[in-house]
Parts: sequence; C-alpha cells; structure tokens
Amino acid sequence: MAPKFYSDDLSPPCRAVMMACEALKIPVEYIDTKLLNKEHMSEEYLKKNPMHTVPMLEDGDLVIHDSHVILTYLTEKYGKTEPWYPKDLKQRALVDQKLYFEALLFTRVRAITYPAMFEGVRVPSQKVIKALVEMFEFLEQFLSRTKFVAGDHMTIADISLIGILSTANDIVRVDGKKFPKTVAWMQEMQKQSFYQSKNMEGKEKLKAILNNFLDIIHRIDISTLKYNIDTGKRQSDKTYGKRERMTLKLYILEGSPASRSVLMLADILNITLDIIDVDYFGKQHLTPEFRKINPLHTIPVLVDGDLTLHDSHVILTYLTEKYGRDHSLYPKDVKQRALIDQKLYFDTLIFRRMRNVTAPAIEDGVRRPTEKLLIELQETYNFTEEFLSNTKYIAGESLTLADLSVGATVSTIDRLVPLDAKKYPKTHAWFKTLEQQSFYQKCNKKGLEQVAAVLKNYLDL
Ligand SMILES: N[C@@H](CCC(=O)N[C@@H](CS)C(=O)NCC(=O)O)C(=O)O
Repeated sequence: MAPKFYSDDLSPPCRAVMMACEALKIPVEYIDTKLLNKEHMSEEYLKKNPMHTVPMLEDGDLVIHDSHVILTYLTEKYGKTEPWYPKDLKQRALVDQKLYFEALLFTRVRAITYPAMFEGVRVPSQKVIKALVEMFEFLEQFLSRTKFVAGDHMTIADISLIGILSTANDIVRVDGKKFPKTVAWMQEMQKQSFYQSKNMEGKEKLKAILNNFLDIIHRIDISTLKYNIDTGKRQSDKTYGKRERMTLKLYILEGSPASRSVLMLADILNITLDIIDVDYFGKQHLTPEFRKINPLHTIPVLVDGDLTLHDSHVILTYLTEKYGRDHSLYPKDVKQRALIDQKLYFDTLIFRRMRNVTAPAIEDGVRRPTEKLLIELQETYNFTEEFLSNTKYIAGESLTLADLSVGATVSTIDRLVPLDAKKYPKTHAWFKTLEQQSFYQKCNKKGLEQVAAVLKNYLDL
C-alpha cells in the first residue's frame, strides 16, 4: 500500500515532497489537509503529529512529520538514492547540509508570512527582510562553487530549496544582478516538469493570499538595504588552530548546545578532534577567514580533509557513520533512522526558538523577551513530553543522536524557562538520565554553566 501523504500545496515543504514524488516516480496517496480550514489542528491529526505541521507521511505504523525526513525516507525506501540522495557518505553529508539550510530558510520566510497572516504585520521589519536576503547571499556563494546546491547533480536538496525559494522570491525578489547564479539555478529548476506540475499552482495561490496581507510584495528593493555580508571584523589577530594540523578539526563555541552535542558524541565515540574555540563575542565567526570556511558563519564546523561541514546535525550523522563502532546511536534501519532524523529536525526548531530569545538579548540589548517568545520556548516541553510518552529516549528505547542534540538544547532552554518536573515528568526523567551520563558531565556541563552565566547578564527573566 502506498504511504499516505498529508499535504496542502500552499505549503512550500509540502510542495517540495510533491515535486520529489513526481520527479522520482514515488507513489503516495495524497490526503488533502487544508491549513486554512484548520484540518491540521483536528484531534485525529494531532494524535499522529503533535507538532500539527504539514507535510506528514504515514507509512503503516511509521509517522513522519518533517519534509526533509519524508524526502530522505522515501528516496531510501523506493531505492531512488542515486543521484538524488547519494549513498556516498561525503556526498550525502553535503545534501543533508543543504536540507538543514532549507530548514533555516523556511524559518526566515515564516518570520515574514506568519506575522503578516496571523498578527496583521503588513510591513515586515528591515531585520527580517535582511535575514531573508542574507540567505540569498549564502545560496549565491554555494552556487558559485557548484551547479546545483549540493554538487554538480540535481538532488533532493535542490527540490527542497526551490519549494521555499520560489515563495521567498514572491516576497523579496531574488535580484538577478546581485544573485546571478541563484537566478540561473532557479530558472533551471523552473524548467523541470515536476516544478510546473507540482509547484506552480500552490505557489501562485499562496502568493495571491500573501498579497492580501503584505504591503511589500514585489516592492522590496534590496539595494536600499544597508545589509552587507562583510560587516564582520576585517582582520582577526587570532589564527585558527592551536596545534599542529590534524585530520579532523572542529570549530566550536562551547556555550552553544549545537557544539556541545558534537563534543558529547566525540566523547562517546572516542574520536580525537583538533578543537578550535571561536571567539563569538569578538565576532570571529564573522571574519572573512571564517566565512571562507563556512559562508553561513555558524558554529560548529567540522573539517575532515577536503570536506567541510556546517550544521551540528549533519556533523553528528557524518561522524557516527564514519567513526561509529556500532550503529546503536544512528541505526541503519530506514524507519528507525527516519525517527531519529525527525527529532534532529525538531532540534532545529527548538534551537531557533531559543535563539529568538538569546540573540536579541546579546546582540540588541533586549533584556525582556516577549510573552509570545517565552510561550513558544515553553512549548518545547509539550512536544518532548508527547515524544517521551511512548519511549524512554527521544527517538526510541535506546540512546541515539537525537538525545544528544535535543538534550543539549533542552539543557539550555531549561536555564531560560525552567523545566517543571510536575508538569513534564517524562521529560524531567529523561533529562535526569542524560545528566548522569559521563559524556554529559564531561562535555555539556561546563559549556552550559558558561552560557547560563552569560545569559544572566543579558536577560531579566
Ligand atoms: N520543518 C517542517 C516545517 C513544516 C511546517 O511548519 N509547515 C507549515 C505549513 S508551511 C505548517 O504546517 N503550519 C501549521 C502549524 O504549524 O500549525 C517541514 O519541513 O516539514
């Protein structure tokens, strides 16, 4: 029986999966789930997906709610991995990296569309527009290196990205003069028959809806923005690398949960890494040297020979695949893996909600976060409580990469919105189990205390 696919073509991530199913000839049974009719909020739907998002895939007893995981799961299940989701470890890591990039781009588009549709914000702030334009800038850099986003072949990462970028382009035009490679790539994607049949209609419908809510459609002239990718400190005194060059280099910010999750994994797998602390407050991640390593200027970054990976989730899966002795942390079984991947993408969501509180405090002096942001952060525990209602760990009965990733983030969220043991007993018990592990004691505790001390200076909670 074909898997059931719950979707609404207004949604860019739904359209991405629809395009991929068309391109790869993957059979799914479409179940129309109208967002505007709140069908994703029905009791029945919430039982399957507590996060109430579309798309959602139901394949027998397996339920996946995240477009990226649906894409990787379906390509694996139907044996369509080459060249769409290559089996080769390095190439696959590059595709995964761009899928996580889409997750970030999605949140930046959503930061414009949701306040417009649900809170009456007709004119987005310069800040959210700049954040979106910054993503075009990153894409341009990726596409200056390779023809498609993850190499010289089209992959599911291109399909994932064109879904959201086609909608982003209806809000803030991707200017061909400034972003020629990106526009050429968009044109290539637009030529594909799967784009015509599965993206166009939903994209146009969404554009018409957004037109009623946003005053800026097509009128944002990005040349008027003061945004400049090179605003970071020009030259840094600190040279990266403390010791002799080793094969595996890891650039970290120990206070950040993303870095701590990788440190915990390295401890479990006993991997020797050349650790390089990036001076975040000295803006070293914004220097041209660092941007050469990672145009996204995020930390952590792993350098393994000729491969450079940014995004903690991709680093976690790559290191486990390459250096894991057994497969318990990231099993080979396609269904089990999909459940872990789903929680890794969940981590990107809660990480972002955490940053929505911490970044304005540190960067713009916003000492008191809005009630809305705090409620969103608190919702993390509602989700984890649901996840943990049937399993001991976050993605099953044993410890996996998902626990390291979500655990590091939750430990930080706990310092912003304390975890109430009475209200969230399962989450509390899971967290206590993690805290007792030696990898947590060695690799999470110190960074957590550091960041908690810093945040105390910046936030009135
Ligand atoms: N990262 C998720 C994002 C899914 C998502 O947030 N979808 C939106 C529609 S574009 C949605 O379902 N919104 C309804 C809600 O969050 O209640 C994915 O790629 O599937």
